[in-house]
Amino acid sequence: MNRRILHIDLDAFFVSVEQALAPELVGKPVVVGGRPDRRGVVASASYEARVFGIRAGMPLAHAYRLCPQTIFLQGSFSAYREASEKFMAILADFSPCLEPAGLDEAYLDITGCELFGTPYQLASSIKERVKKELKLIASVGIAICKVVAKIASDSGKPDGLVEVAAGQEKDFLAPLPVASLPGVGEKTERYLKTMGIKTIGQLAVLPLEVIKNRFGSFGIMIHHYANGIDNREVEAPGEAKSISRETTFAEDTLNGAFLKAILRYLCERVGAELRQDGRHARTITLKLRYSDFETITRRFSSKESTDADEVIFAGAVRLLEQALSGKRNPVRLIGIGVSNLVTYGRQLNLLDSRPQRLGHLDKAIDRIRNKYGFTSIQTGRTLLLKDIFDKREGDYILETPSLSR
Ligand code: TTP
Ligand code: MG
Repeated sequence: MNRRILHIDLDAFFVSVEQALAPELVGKPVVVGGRPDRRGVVASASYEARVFGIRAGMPLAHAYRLCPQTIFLQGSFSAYREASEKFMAILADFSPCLEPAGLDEAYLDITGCELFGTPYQLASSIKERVKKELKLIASVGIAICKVVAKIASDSGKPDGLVEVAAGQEKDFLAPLPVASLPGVGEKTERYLKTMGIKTIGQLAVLPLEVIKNRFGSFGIMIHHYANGIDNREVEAPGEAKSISRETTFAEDTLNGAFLKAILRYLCERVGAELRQDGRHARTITLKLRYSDFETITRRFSSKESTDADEVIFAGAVRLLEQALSGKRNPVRLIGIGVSNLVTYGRQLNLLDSRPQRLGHLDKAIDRIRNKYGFTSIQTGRTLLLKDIFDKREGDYILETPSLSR
Protein backbone atom coordinates (compact mmCIF):
# COMPACT_ATOMS: atom_id res chain seq x y z
CA MET A 1 0.00 0.00 0.00
CA ASN A 2 1.25 3.49 -0.79
CA ARG A 3 2.15 5.63 2.16
CA ARG A 4 0.61 9.05 2.67
CA ILE A 5 3.05 11.49 4.14
CA LEU A 6 2.54 15.13 4.95
CA HIS A 7 5.30 17.72 5.21
CA ILE A 8 4.14 20.77 7.09
CA ASP A 9 6.23 23.95 7.26
CA LEU A 10 5.16 27.28 8.74
CA ASP A 11 5.44 30.34 6.50
CA ALA A 12 8.02 32.97 7.53
CA PHE A 13 8.03 31.41 10.97
CA PHE A 14 9.95 33.85 13.20
CA VAL A 15 8.36 36.85 11.51
CA SER A 16 4.87 35.33 11.67
CA VAL A 17 5.18 34.74 15.41
CA GLU A 18 6.12 38.41 15.80
CA GLN A 19 3.11 39.37 13.67
CA ALA A 20 0.79 37.20 15.74
CA LEU A 21 2.00 39.08 18.83
CA ALA A 22 1.87 42.53 17.20
CA PRO A 23 -0.78 42.61 14.47
CA GLU A 24 0.36 46.06 13.28
CA LEU A 25 3.30 44.23 11.66
CA VAL A 26 1.00 42.20 9.40
CA GLY A 27 1.26 42.96 5.69
CA LYS A 28 4.57 44.82 6.07
CA PRO A 29 8.15 44.02 5.12
CA VAL A 30 9.52 42.59 8.35
CA VAL A 31 12.82 40.86 9.10
CA VAL A 32 13.92 38.97 12.20
CA GLY A 33 17.67 38.84 12.74
CA GLY A 34 18.67 42.10 14.33
CA ARG A 35 19.29 45.72 13.58
CA PRO A 36 20.56 46.55 10.10
CA ASP A 37 23.43 48.63 11.45
CA ARG A 38 24.75 45.58 13.26
CA ARG A 39 26.29 42.55 11.67
CA GLY A 40 24.45 39.32 11.31
CA VAL A 41 22.06 37.89 8.82
CA VAL A 42 18.37 37.70 8.12
CA ALA A 43 16.89 34.72 9.98
CA SER A 44 13.38 35.13 8.63
CA ALA A 45 11.77 37.56 6.18
CA SER A 46 8.08 38.25 5.66
CA TYR A 47 6.79 37.57 2.17
CA GLU A 48 6.29 41.33 1.77
CA ALA A 49 10.05 41.74 2.37
CA ARG A 50 10.83 38.94 -0.07
CA VAL A 51 9.19 40.96 -2.85
CA PHE A 52 12.24 43.25 -2.56
CA GLY A 53 14.63 40.32 -2.88
CA ILE A 54 15.28 39.96 0.85
CA ARG A 55 16.10 36.36 1.79
CA ALA A 56 17.15 34.35 4.85
CA GLY A 57 20.91 34.22 5.25
CA MET A 58 21.46 37.63 3.65
CA PRO A 59 23.47 40.21 5.64
CA LEU A 60 21.10 42.62 7.42
CA ALA A 61 22.77 45.66 5.85
CA HIS A 62 22.10 44.23 2.40
CA ALA A 63 18.44 43.69 3.31
CA TYR A 64 18.24 47.32 4.44
CA ARG A 65 19.62 48.53 1.11
CA LEU A 66 17.04 46.48 -0.78
CA CYS A 67 14.17 47.93 1.25
CA PRO A 68 14.90 50.66 3.84
CA GLN A 69 11.24 50.59 4.98
CA THR A 70 11.73 47.09 6.35
CA ILE A 71 11.00 46.68 10.05
CA PHE A 72 13.98 44.91 11.63
CA LEU A 73 13.38 42.90 14.81
CA GLN A 74 15.83 41.28 17.17
CA GLY A 75 13.57 38.34 17.74
CA SER A 76 12.49 36.46 20.80
CA PHE A 77 13.61 32.88 20.77
CA SER A 78 11.48 31.88 23.74
CA ALA A 79 8.35 32.93 21.83
CA TYR A 80 9.43 30.83 18.84
CA ARG A 81 10.07 27.83 21.02
CA GLU A 82 6.65 28.16 22.60
CA ALA A 83 4.93 28.51 19.22
CA SER A 84 6.86 25.51 17.95
CA GLU A 85 5.73 23.35 20.85
CA LYS A 86 2.08 24.30 20.28
CA PHE A 87 2.46 23.64 16.56
CA MET A 88 3.88 20.16 17.17
CA ALA A 89 1.10 19.44 19.69
CA ILE A 90 -1.52 20.22 17.03
CA LEU A 91 0.19 17.90 14.55
CA ALA A 92 0.38 15.12 17.14
CA ASP A 93 -3.42 15.19 17.32
CA PHE A 94 -3.55 14.01 13.71
CA SER A 95 -1.14 11.08 13.87
CA PRO A 96 1.27 9.63 16.40
CA CYS A 97 3.81 9.14 13.62
CA LEU A 98 5.31 12.63 13.84
CA GLU A 99 8.88 13.66 13.06
CA PRO A 100 9.79 17.27 13.81
CA ALA A 101 12.43 18.39 11.32
CA GLY A 102 13.12 21.80 12.83
CA LEU A 103 11.25 24.31 14.92
CA ASP A 104 8.65 25.01 12.25
CA GLU A 105 8.52 21.90 10.13
CA ALA A 106 7.58 18.28 10.54
CA TYR A 107 6.68 15.12 8.70
CA LEU A 108 3.49 13.29 9.56
CA ASP A 109 2.71 9.79 8.32
CA ILE A 110 -1.07 9.56 8.02
CA THR A 111 -1.19 6.21 6.23
CA GLY A 112 -4.20 4.35 7.55
CA CYS A 113 -5.96 7.46 8.84
CA GLU A 114 -8.59 7.34 6.05
CA LEU A 115 -11.39 7.00 8.59
CA PHE A 116 -10.77 10.60 9.61
CA GLY A 117 -10.81 11.98 6.08
CA THR A 118 -8.78 12.09 2.90
CA PRO A 119 -5.18 13.27 3.17
CA TYR A 120 -6.27 16.54 1.59
CA GLN A 121 -9.01 16.99 4.19
CA LEU A 122 -6.62 16.23 7.05
CA ALA A 123 -4.09 18.70 5.65
CA SER A 124 -6.81 21.36 5.40
CA SER A 125 -7.83 20.71 9.01
CA ILE A 126 -4.22 21.10 10.13
CA LYS A 127 -3.95 24.43 8.32
CA GLU A 128 -7.22 25.62 9.87
CA ARG A 129 -6.23 24.69 13.41
CA VAL A 130 -2.78 26.29 13.07
CA LYS A 131 -4.39 29.45 11.77
CA LYS A 132 -7.12 29.59 14.39
CA GLU A 133 -5.08 28.59 17.43
CA LEU A 134 -1.66 30.07 16.63
CA LYS A 135 -2.47 32.77 14.07
CA LEU A 136 0.19 31.18 11.85
CA ILE A 137 0.04 29.92 8.28
CA ALA A 138 1.21 26.40 7.47
CA SER A 139 2.11 25.16 4.01
CA VAL A 140 1.54 21.46 3.47
CA GLY A 141 2.77 18.94 0.92
CA ILE A 142 1.25 15.47 0.54
CA ALA A 143 3.03 12.59 -1.20
CA ILE A 144 4.04 8.95 -0.89
CA CYS A 145 7.47 9.81 0.51
CA LYS A 146 9.24 12.45 2.56
CA VAL A 147 11.30 14.14 -0.11
CA VAL A 148 8.39 14.67 -2.48
CA ALA A 149 6.15 15.87 0.38
CA LYS A 150 8.80 18.40 1.36
CA ILE A 151 9.30 19.71 -2.14
CA ALA A 152 5.51 19.87 -2.53
CA SER A 153 5.08 21.98 0.61
CA ASP A 154 7.87 24.31 -0.54
CA SER A 155 6.37 24.62 -3.99
CA GLY A 156 3.04 25.85 -2.68
CA LYS A 157 4.38 28.55 -0.36
CA PRO A 158 3.01 30.80 0.97
CA ASP A 159 -0.25 29.29 2.29
CA GLY A 160 0.17 26.21 0.11
CA LEU A 161 -1.52 22.83 0.02
CA VAL A 162 -0.08 20.65 -2.73
CA GLU A 163 -0.91 16.99 -3.14
CA VAL A 164 1.14 14.80 -5.45
CA ALA A 165 -0.91 11.76 -6.43
CA ALA A 166 0.80 8.38 -6.11
CA GLY A 167 2.62 7.63 -9.35
CA GLN A 168 2.90 11.30 -10.31
CA GLU A 169 6.15 11.96 -8.43
CA LYS A 170 8.46 12.11 -11.45
CA ASP A 171 6.12 14.32 -13.44
CA PHE A 172 5.74 16.67 -10.51
CA LEU A 173 9.48 16.94 -9.90
CA ALA A 174 10.72 17.03 -13.50
CA PRO A 175 10.30 20.76 -14.30
CA LEU A 176 11.65 22.00 -10.96
CA PRO A 177 15.23 23.31 -10.66
CA VAL A 178 17.74 20.85 -9.15
CA ALA A 179 18.25 23.26 -6.24
CA SER A 180 14.73 22.33 -5.06
CA LEU A 181 16.11 18.94 -4.00
CA PRO A 182 17.03 18.88 -0.32
CA GLY A 183 20.81 18.61 -0.01
CA VAL A 184 21.57 20.21 -3.36
CA GLY A 185 23.36 23.42 -2.48
CA GLU A 186 25.07 26.03 -4.61
CA LYS A 187 28.18 23.93 -5.16
CA THR A 188 26.34 20.85 -6.40
CA GLU A 189 24.04 23.03 -8.45
CA ARG A 190 27.02 24.69 -10.17
CA TYR A 191 28.62 21.36 -10.91
CA LEU A 192 25.41 19.87 -12.32
CA LYS A 193 25.06 22.95 -14.49
CA THR A 194 28.46 22.28 -16.05
CA MET A 195 26.98 18.93 -17.09
CA GLY A 196 24.00 20.75 -18.61
CA ILE A 197 21.66 19.65 -15.83
CA LYS A 198 19.32 22.32 -14.57
CA THR A 199 16.09 20.51 -13.79
CA ILE A 200 15.27 17.56 -11.57
CA GLY A 201 13.92 15.79 -14.67
CA GLN A 202 17.33 16.04 -16.37
CA LEU A 203 19.03 14.64 -13.28
CA ALA A 204 16.50 11.80 -13.04
CA VAL A 205 17.34 10.43 -16.50
CA LEU A 206 21.11 10.67 -16.09
CA PRO A 207 22.68 7.20 -15.80
CA LEU A 208 23.13 6.48 -12.10
CA GLU A 209 26.80 5.53 -12.65
CA VAL A 210 27.68 9.02 -13.87
CA ILE A 211 26.35 10.77 -10.81
CA LYS A 212 27.63 8.03 -8.50
CA ASN A 213 31.17 8.37 -9.85
CA ARG A 214 31.17 12.09 -9.17
CA PHE A 215 29.30 12.29 -5.86
CA GLY A 216 29.43 8.80 -4.32
CA SER A 217 26.58 7.91 -1.96
CA PHE A 218 25.32 11.50 -1.99
CA GLY A 219 24.98 11.16 -5.77
CA ILE A 220 22.94 7.97 -5.43
CA MET A 221 20.69 9.71 -2.92
CA ILE A 222 19.91 12.75 -5.06
CA HIS A 223 19.43 10.52 -8.09
CA HIS A 224 16.85 8.50 -6.16
CA TYR A 225 15.23 11.68 -4.91
CA ALA A 226 15.09 13.05 -8.45
CA ASN A 227 13.15 9.91 -9.38
CA GLY A 228 10.76 10.37 -6.48
CA ILE A 229 12.27 7.44 -4.59
CA ASP A 230 12.75 7.90 -0.85
CA ASN A 231 12.26 4.98 1.51
CA ARG A 232 13.02 6.89 4.71
CA GLU A 233 10.44 6.32 7.40
CA VAL A 234 8.81 9.10 9.37
CA GLU A 235 10.52 8.61 12.70
CA ALA A 236 9.75 10.05 16.08
CA PRO A 237 12.82 12.00 17.14
CA GLY A 238 15.66 10.57 19.10
CA GLU A 239 17.46 12.87 21.44
CA ALA A 240 19.56 15.76 20.16
CA LYS A 241 22.84 14.62 18.63
CA SER A 242 24.58 17.89 19.28
CA ILE A 243 24.06 21.22 20.99
CA SER A 244 25.77 24.34 19.75
CA ARG A 245 25.77 28.11 19.88
CA GLU A 246 27.49 30.57 17.62
CA THR A 247 27.61 34.30 17.12
CA THR A 248 28.73 36.75 14.45
CA PHE A 249 30.56 39.82 15.73
CA ALA A 250 29.65 43.43 15.08
CA GLU A 251 33.26 43.87 13.95
CA ASP A 252 35.89 41.30 13.02
CA THR A 253 38.29 40.88 15.90
CA LEU A 254 41.58 39.38 16.99
CA ASN A 255 41.16 40.51 20.58
CA GLY A 256 41.94 37.32 22.51
CA ALA A 257 40.33 38.43 25.77
CA PHE A 258 37.11 39.37 24.00
CA LEU A 259 37.07 36.12 22.01
CA LYS A 260 37.53 34.14 25.21
CA ALA A 261 34.76 36.06 26.98
CA ILE A 262 32.36 35.35 24.12
CA LEU A 263 33.50 31.76 24.04
CA ARG A 264 32.84 31.49 27.76
CA TYR A 265 29.35 32.87 27.29
CA LEU A 266 28.62 30.39 24.49
CA CYS A 267 30.05 27.51 26.56
CA GLU A 268 27.77 28.49 29.46
CA ARG A 269 24.81 28.48 27.09
CA VAL A 270 25.71 25.05 25.78
CA GLY A 271 26.45 23.74 29.29
CA ALA A 272 23.10 25.00 30.60
CA GLU A 273 21.27 23.20 27.82
CA LEU A 274 23.19 19.99 28.45
CA ARG A 275 22.29 20.10 32.12
CA GLN A 276 18.68 20.89 31.32
CA ASP A 277 18.54 17.78 29.14
CA GLY A 278 20.35 15.80 31.82
CA ARG A 279 23.14 14.87 29.43
CA HIS A 280 26.90 14.85 29.14
CA ALA A 281 29.12 15.40 26.12
CA ARG A 282 32.33 13.75 25.04
CA THR A 283 33.25 15.94 22.10
CA ILE A 284 33.76 19.69 21.94
CA THR A 285 33.89 21.46 18.58
CA LEU A 286 35.07 24.99 17.98
CA LYS A 287 33.98 26.83 14.85
CA LEU A 288 35.67 29.96 13.55
CA ARG A 289 34.87 32.02 10.51
CA TYR A 290 37.57 34.46 9.50
CA SER A 291 37.12 37.85 7.87
CA ASP A 292 37.74 36.24 4.47
CA PHE A 293 34.83 33.85 5.23
CA GLU A 294 37.07 30.81 5.50
CA THR A 295 35.38 28.61 8.09
CA ILE A 296 37.23 26.05 10.18
CA THR A 297 36.18 23.59 12.87
CA ARG A 298 38.48 22.08 15.47
CA ARG A 299 37.43 19.15 17.59
CA PHE A 300 38.47 17.56 20.83
CA SER A 301 37.14 14.27 22.20
CA SER A 302 37.61 12.66 25.54
CA LYS A 303 36.71 9.19 26.79
CA GLU A 304 34.98 10.83 29.70
CA SER A 305 31.98 13.06 29.46
CA THR A 306 31.08 16.35 31.05
CA ASP A 307 28.29 18.85 31.48
CA ALA A 308 30.41 21.41 33.37
CA ASP A 309 30.82 24.91 31.93
CA GLU A 310 34.39 25.07 33.18
CA VAL A 311 35.42 21.85 31.49
CA ILE A 312 33.73 22.70 28.21
CA PHE A 313 35.34 26.14 28.33
CA ALA A 314 38.79 24.74 29.10
CA GLY A 315 38.57 22.49 26.05
CA ALA A 316 37.21 25.30 23.92
CA VAL A 317 39.99 27.69 24.90
CA ARG A 318 42.61 25.12 24.06
CA LEU A 319 41.07 24.67 20.61
CA LEU A 320 40.86 28.44 20.17
CA GLU A 321 44.48 28.98 21.10
CA GLN A 322 45.58 26.27 18.72
CA ALA A 323 43.51 27.74 15.92
CA LEU A 324 44.71 31.29 16.50
CA SER A 325 48.32 30.21 16.54
CA GLY A 326 47.83 29.21 12.90
CA LYS A 327 45.96 31.74 10.82
CA ARG A 328 46.08 35.31 12.14
CA ASN A 329 43.13 36.73 10.23
CA PRO A 330 40.50 38.62 12.24
CA VAL A 331 37.60 36.46 13.35
CA ARG A 332 34.08 37.14 12.14
CA LEU A 333 32.15 34.32 13.80
CA ILE A 334 32.81 32.01 16.70
CA GLY A 335 30.83 28.99 17.76
CA ILE A 336 31.05 26.10 20.15
CA GLY A 337 29.29 22.78 19.97
CA VAL A 338 29.19 19.60 21.98
CA SER A 339 28.36 16.20 20.57
CA ASN A 340 28.80 12.52 21.30
CA LEU A 341 26.13 13.01 23.93
CA VAL A 342 25.35 10.47 26.60
CA THR A 343 22.54 10.49 29.07
CA TYR A 344 24.61 9.23 31.97
CA GLY A 345 28.29 9.87 31.93
CA ARG A 346 31.20 9.77 34.27
CA GLN A 347 32.42 13.23 35.18
CA LEU A 348 35.76 14.22 33.76
CA ASN A 349 38.10 13.49 36.62
CA LEU A 350 40.94 15.52 35.18
CA LEU A 351 40.22 18.17 37.75
CA ASP A 352 40.17 15.80 40.72
CA SER A 353 37.49 16.80 43.19
CA ARG A 354 36.56 19.99 41.40
CA PRO A 355 33.92 18.58 39.05
CA GLN A 356 31.46 17.94 41.82
CA ARG A 357 31.95 21.39 43.27
CA LEU A 358 31.67 22.89 39.80
CA GLY A 359 28.53 20.86 39.23
CA HIS A 360 26.91 22.42 42.29
CA LEU A 361 27.98 25.88 41.17
CA ASP A 362 26.66 25.36 37.62
CA LYS A 363 23.34 24.15 38.98
CA ALA A 364 23.03 27.07 41.38
CA ILE A 365 23.70 29.47 38.50
CA ASP A 366 21.19 27.59 36.28
CA ARG A 367 18.50 28.09 38.93
CA ILE A 368 19.11 31.83 39.11
CA ARG A 369 19.19 32.13 35.32
CA ASN A 370 15.98 30.15 34.91
CA LYS A 371 14.31 32.61 37.24
CA TYR A 372 15.82 35.93 36.22
CA GLY A 373 17.14 35.41 32.69
CA PHE A 374 20.43 34.16 31.37
CA THR A 375 22.39 37.38 31.63
CA SER A 376 21.12 38.18 35.14
CA ILE A 377 24.24 36.53 36.45
CA GLN A 378 27.68 36.65 34.98
CA THR A 379 30.75 34.70 35.82
CA GLY A 380 34.01 36.69 36.05
CA ARG A 381 34.93 35.42 32.63
CA THR A 382 32.06 37.11 30.82
CA LEU A 383 32.26 40.47 32.62
CA LEU A 384 33.92 41.92 29.53
CA LEU A 385 30.60 41.41 27.76
CA LYS A 386 28.63 43.43 30.27
CA ASP A 387 28.30 46.35 27.85
CA ILE A 388 26.89 44.10 25.19
CA PHE A 389 24.37 42.60 27.59
CA ASP A 390 23.41 46.03 28.94
CA LYS A 391 22.73 47.28 25.43
CA ARG A 392 20.46 44.40 24.74
CA GLU A 393 17.07 45.39 23.53
CA GLY A 394 14.34 43.02 24.51
CA ASP A 395 15.23 39.44 23.98
CA TYR A 396 18.26 40.05 21.79
CA ILE A 397 19.55 36.87 20.20
CA LEU A 398 23.26 36.97 20.76
CA GLU A 399 23.74 33.46 19.58
CA THR A 400 22.04 31.13 17.19
CA PRO A 401 21.07 27.80 18.66
CA SER A 402 21.64 24.78 16.53
CA LEU A 403 18.66 22.69 15.57
CA SER A 404 20.79 19.73 14.70
CA ARG A 405 19.28 16.40 15.68
P1 TTP B 1 12.40 28.25 7.28
O1 TTP B 1 11.18 27.39 7.33
O2 TTP B 1 13.49 27.86 6.35
O3 TTP B 1 12.00 29.74 6.87
P2 TTP B 1 10.72 30.59 7.21
O4 TTP B 1 9.74 29.80 8.02
O5 TTP B 1 11.13 31.89 7.79
O6 TTP B 1 10.11 30.89 5.79
P3 TTP B 1 9.36 29.89 4.79
O7 TTP B 1 9.29 28.55 5.43
O8 TTP B 1 8.01 30.49 4.58
O9 TTP B 1 10.16 29.90 3.54
O10 TTP B 1 13.04 28.38 8.70
C1 TTP B 1 12.22 28.43 9.88
C2 TTP B 1 12.78 29.42 10.86
O11 TTP B 1 14.09 29.06 11.21
C3 TTP B 1 12.87 30.83 10.32
O12 TTP B 1 11.68 31.58 10.52
C4 TTP B 1 14.02 31.41 11.06
C5 TTP B 1 14.88 30.22 11.43
N1 TTP B 1 16.07 30.25 10.56
C6 TTP B 1 17.26 30.77 11.07
O13 TTP B 1 17.34 31.16 12.24
N2 TTP B 1 18.35 30.83 10.24
C7 TTP B 1 18.29 30.42 8.93
O14 TTP B 1 19.30 30.51 8.21
C8 TTP B 1 17.06 29.89 8.42
C9 TTP B 1 16.95 29.43 6.99
C10 TTP B 1 15.98 29.84 9.27
MG1 MG C 1 9.14 27.87 7.47
